[in-house]
Amino acid sequence: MEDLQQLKDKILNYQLAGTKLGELGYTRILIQICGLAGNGKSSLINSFKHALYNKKFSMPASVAPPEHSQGGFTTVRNSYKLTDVITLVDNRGFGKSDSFEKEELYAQLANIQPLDKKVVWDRSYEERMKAVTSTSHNTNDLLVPIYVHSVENQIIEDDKGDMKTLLTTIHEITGFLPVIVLTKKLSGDADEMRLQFDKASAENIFAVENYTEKNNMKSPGKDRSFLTILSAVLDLVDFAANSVVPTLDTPEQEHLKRVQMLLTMACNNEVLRKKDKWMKENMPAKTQPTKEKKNLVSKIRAALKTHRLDN
Ligand SMILES: Nc1nc2c(ncn2[C@@H]2O[C@H](COP(=O)(O)OP(=O)(O)O)[C@@H](O)[C@H]2O)c(=O)[nH]1
Ligand SMILES: [Mg+2]
Repeated sequence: MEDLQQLKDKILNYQLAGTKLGELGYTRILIQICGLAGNGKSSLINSFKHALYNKKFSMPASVAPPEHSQGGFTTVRNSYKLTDVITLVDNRGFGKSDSFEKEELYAQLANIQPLDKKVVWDRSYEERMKAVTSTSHNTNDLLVPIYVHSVENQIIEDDKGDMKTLLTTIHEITGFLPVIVLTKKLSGDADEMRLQFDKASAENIFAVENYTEKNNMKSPGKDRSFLTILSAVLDLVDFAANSVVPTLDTPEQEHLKRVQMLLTMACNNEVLRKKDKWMKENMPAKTQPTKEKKNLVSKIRAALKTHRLDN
């Protein structure tokens, strides 16, 4: 049990002040929790709180399906203070993502969107440009990402390359390779899933069974699993704070880099979308032959046959 108390002390007493990152201007660690909708992000936040504090189980992060509206969609990035230095962010989960949804995820991870406010995102390039360029640097947050994925959620072969790109892009945006949390570990093959993320270049991979409304009986093993994840996040911060060659600039400079990255991404995606649209409109894909075509072909074949017999 001693190790549990040590882990708790490390998390509760963690400070940025007095470190290199503190000197650069960082005052808060924003643990950016992201992943597909329904994979256990909100439950993970509740589990972190339950493991760290000796309180009755509660669900500050509501475990509910994400909101959808027609046209644009509502985004709320709810934040939950864990300690004076660490805040957890429940980013809006994405569905089977198209390029607009990916951009939206990256904008959340880049901390471009405000915390705890409803934002309606219009799915248009112009609105995205406006949203990205109108945000001024407003925080001194260090962004450390956690990617949540349920072991129930098989990654099909075609999506494996996408997963690697996703993790690399999150790394580029935040400066940290995301910590992977595999949830619902008792509902599937966690070892197999771990291997898949390992192949996608992930380094810190943890499998957990979240504390949920139905199943929140505290146990040392479960507490340890959540505290170990938080400790790994802080090790990443330590690495950035102690590295001889600085991995991060000041919060202002990092913000500017992220804005530039998002604009480039939005622009490239818009070009691809326009190209796709043009191809669809001007170069109809090879389709199955129509009934008329099929009839014509059989008539020609029959005519040729007759012609051959005639001769
Ligand atoms: N058995 C089990 N259920 C979980 C686990 N994590 C989340 N859930 C359930 O999965 C559903 C979606 O979880 P939620 O946290 O809302 O996912 P989010 O959309 O990513 O925030 C809820 O019904 C949770 O109770 C887990 O580790 N094990
Ligand atoms: Mg949620």
